[in-house]
Amino acid sequence: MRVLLINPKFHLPIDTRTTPHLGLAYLAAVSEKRGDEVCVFDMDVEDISLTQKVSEFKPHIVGITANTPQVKQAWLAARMIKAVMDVPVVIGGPHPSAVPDESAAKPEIDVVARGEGEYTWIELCNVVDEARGTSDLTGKALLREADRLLAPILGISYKRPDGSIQHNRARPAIEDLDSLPWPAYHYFKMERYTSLQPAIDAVDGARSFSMMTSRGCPYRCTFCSQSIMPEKWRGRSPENVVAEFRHLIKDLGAQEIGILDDSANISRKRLREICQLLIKEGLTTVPWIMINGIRANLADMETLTLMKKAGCKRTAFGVETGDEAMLVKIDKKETQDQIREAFRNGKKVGLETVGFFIIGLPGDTEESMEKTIRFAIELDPLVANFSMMTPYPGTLAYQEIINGGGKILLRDWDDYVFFEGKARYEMGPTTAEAQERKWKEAYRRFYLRPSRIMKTLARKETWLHFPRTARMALKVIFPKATKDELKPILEQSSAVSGR
Ligand code: B12
Repeated sequence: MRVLLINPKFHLPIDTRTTPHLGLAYLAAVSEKRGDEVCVFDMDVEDISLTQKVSEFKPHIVGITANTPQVKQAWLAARMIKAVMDVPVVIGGPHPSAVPDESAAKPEIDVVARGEGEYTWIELCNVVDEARGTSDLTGKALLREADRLLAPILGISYKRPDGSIQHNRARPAIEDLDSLPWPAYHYFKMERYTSLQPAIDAVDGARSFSMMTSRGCPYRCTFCSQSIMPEKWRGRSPENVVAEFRHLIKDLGAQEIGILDDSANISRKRLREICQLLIKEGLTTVPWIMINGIRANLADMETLTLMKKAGCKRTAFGVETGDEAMLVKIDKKETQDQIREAFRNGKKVGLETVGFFIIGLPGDTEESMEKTIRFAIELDPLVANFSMMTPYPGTLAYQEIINGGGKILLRDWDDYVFFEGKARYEMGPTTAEAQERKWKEAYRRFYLRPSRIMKTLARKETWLHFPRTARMALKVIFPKATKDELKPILEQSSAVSGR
């Protein structure tokens, strides 16, 4: 069967870099294992139109991924496909999982897959394949027969023949992550991607791969969108993780590996075993980065030392706020002292550190936002990332804002990105004006300190990645700029750098 997997178009407002979509790489791998002919179409890097691809490839089933700011592009892609042929179209990913009714109601979408997708996708493929018979199964035919064909599949939503929307029961979390095949990167045009975060000697266009060594997170921070990975934390075995490291390095020529786990150090024992195995097998020369952050309260000296020895270059920590009371309010379950110690230890063992901060958490005041900026300066990570609080659907923060009489200022899903200096909501003392002013101040005060400027100029990466550095500098110097305002500057900088 021919399977088409699509990543809809989406550009980050400032930095245009992109990496292969790990979720689609997993779906491609399970489809390959099923024996399907697979095509991944990443609209961020393709140079032919989707219509042309669909006409040529003639898929039997299409899967489209979507996070919130991508979802309108995902629906558009589905409409383009349906204009060519009525192939069954399935949408999945963080946004449709959080708000399934909305996508299921769209005429161009046949099925919504909620949560982790590998087994759901395979069952859908099996159903479509078996029902194909002599002529290909159309989306309409699939929905006509929904009560028979789709009812047994866990974790999906779809339109029933009477027009109502059916939500099948949720699919339990995948217990044995070692049973999954590794992401199938050979379906991606790897040369068209750039690195997720520049490691010290990986230049733009580096062969940068992502990996998930564990899934899920037992913590429930109020701002975090958790529609995909359930509360239950599951870790792959150290042997399985290290075998994938070896595959990425030896077979695929990885120059950098980004670990995307929500919380890779929930089991410190497992993380240390991974590090020990990497050291034992001599797989420590390719830098790896904890992209998404590890828990500060579980980042002890012993673990960090081993991580460094095993080739870890950089780790992020989600700090979020510099106000102790806000830290409790967002249910982070960490203290400021634990965060301080994590940064101190990380630096001591020679790891580059990244701090994620949020400006405008529900309940944030002028004073608490000021504390966040001061805390960032005190911690002084190599990179400080200040996000505008963006209330994603399905989060506790979103509920808090709605219940608290707050006003959502976003126009549509396209705006659900948090690196633009625009307030996404306001509530009580957390006014839009204060959020935007403090966000601007945060970047300026953190990066335009003389000591920080000297440090930046002294780093060889500043010069190695000059176009990227210039784009980041623009963000600091013109922090108010929005996507539209920056468009001409970005286009010029892309033309200069050839990207
Ligand atoms: C790495 C990452 C990024 C990378 C993306 C790199 C890339 N090319 O994919 C970068 C740094 C660029 C990024 C940016 C953003 N991200 Co991000 N990111 C992540 C992170 C940490 C890991 C994603 C991942 O690979 N997961 C592992 C794979 C296996 O899971 P998956 O992709 O979700 O796919 C599985 C299921 O969703 C499902 N599935 C997905 N698609 C489909 C399709 C079909 C047909 C089916 C059947 C199933 C299915 O099956 C897959 C396999 O199980 C997640 C957190 C997380 N734990 O997932 C946040 C996360 C996805 N990001 C998030 C956000 C908010 C963003 C930004 C909007 C932030 C911003 N800048 O404003 C941008 C959007 C960028 C964009 N291009 O769209 C949110 C999404 C919330 C939402 N409602 O949309 C998440 C969930 C973080 C969070 N907890 O809040 N991100």
